[in-house]
Amino acid sequence: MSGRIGATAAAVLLEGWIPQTKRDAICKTFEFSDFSGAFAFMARVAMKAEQMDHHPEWFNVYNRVEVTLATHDADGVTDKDVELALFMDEIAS
Ligand code: H2B
Repeated sequence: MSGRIGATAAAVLLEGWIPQTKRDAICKTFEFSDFSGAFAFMARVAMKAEQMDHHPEWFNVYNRVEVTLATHDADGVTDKDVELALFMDEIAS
């Protein structure tokens, strides 16, 4: 079981991630040079998500990927969301 830490604390730890207003979740928009860059990012995250059994909510238009992270089982942000957010930041940079 993951420990729920909440969006506010997670957003303090993470660069560029902000708490969502409607529920306990964190959000970030990633921008790439084109669709290939965005889709390559999503493919790498998809493999990590499967390994973790922890999946992002996301929305893609061309070079932009809007990501929301929350742990549905915990009804809020946990260490798993922080781990996935750090992975995304690392591979996007
Ligand atoms: N992803 C996210 N973001 N939160 C979850 O609670 C979650 C998940 N639960 N991926 C997993 C899958 C669960 O539904 C399966 C059955 O392990």
